[in-house]
Amino acid sequence: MHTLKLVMIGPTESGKTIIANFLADATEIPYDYHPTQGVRILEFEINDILVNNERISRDLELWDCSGNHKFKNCWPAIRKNVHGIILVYSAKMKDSSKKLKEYYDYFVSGAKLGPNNCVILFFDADNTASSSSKMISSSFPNVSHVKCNVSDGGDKLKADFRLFLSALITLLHENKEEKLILSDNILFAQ
Ligand SMILES: Nc1nc2c(ncn2[C@@H]2O[C@H](COP(=O)(O)OP(=O)(O)OP(=O)(O)O)[C@@H](O)[C@H]2O)c(=O)[nH]1
Ligand SMILES: [Mg+2]
Repeated sequence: MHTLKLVMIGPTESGKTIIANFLADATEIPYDYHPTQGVRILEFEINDILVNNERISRDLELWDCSGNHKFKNCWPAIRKNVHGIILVYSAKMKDSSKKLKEYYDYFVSGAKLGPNNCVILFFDADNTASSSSKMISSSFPNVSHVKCNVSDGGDKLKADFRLFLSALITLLHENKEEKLILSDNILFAQ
């Protein structure tokens, strides 16, 4: 079974590295902000994912990308063969909606993926349902939009991540079956 490639992208200092480390069980406490240089790839296995009533395991590559546009020349390599996109923003930041739109257009639409291949995670330190999160919900109505907090223990974040993986792998299986049916039909028609 091949490895699932997930790309995590969003503005700088929005929490991508802290979330990626947490999901890969590589959390360092206390955490100081160090801008990611280009991209880091975290490899780990995820078990017990429910797909079509079966529990499966998958190897994951989580690409924790820098939000800095100076690394934009890496974007084509980052997007290549991606299966899912995790967009991250911080509720206290302004202009998140505009920034996420650019990442969405490039990494989701540009990779010919759809809203179900994507999830939006956001960190809301002051617990204020900010205007940016309302704007993002209306700009991306078909994308799951999940509040997360690593410092709270993060059980909910891990559960939400597993739900996303389960839906994503189910979708990839369905797409594969559709392609097989289409290629069978083409062969049959010849
Ligand atoms: N998302 C999130 N951020 C937190 C949390 N607690 C603290 N932070 C702070 O949020 C900032 C996020 O830092 P990073 O995760 O390194 O930022 P990044 O998005 O990887 O930034 P770049 O690599 O520059 O693109 C840091 O200043 C953290 O200290 C938390 O529970 N969740
Ligand atoms: Mg980072």
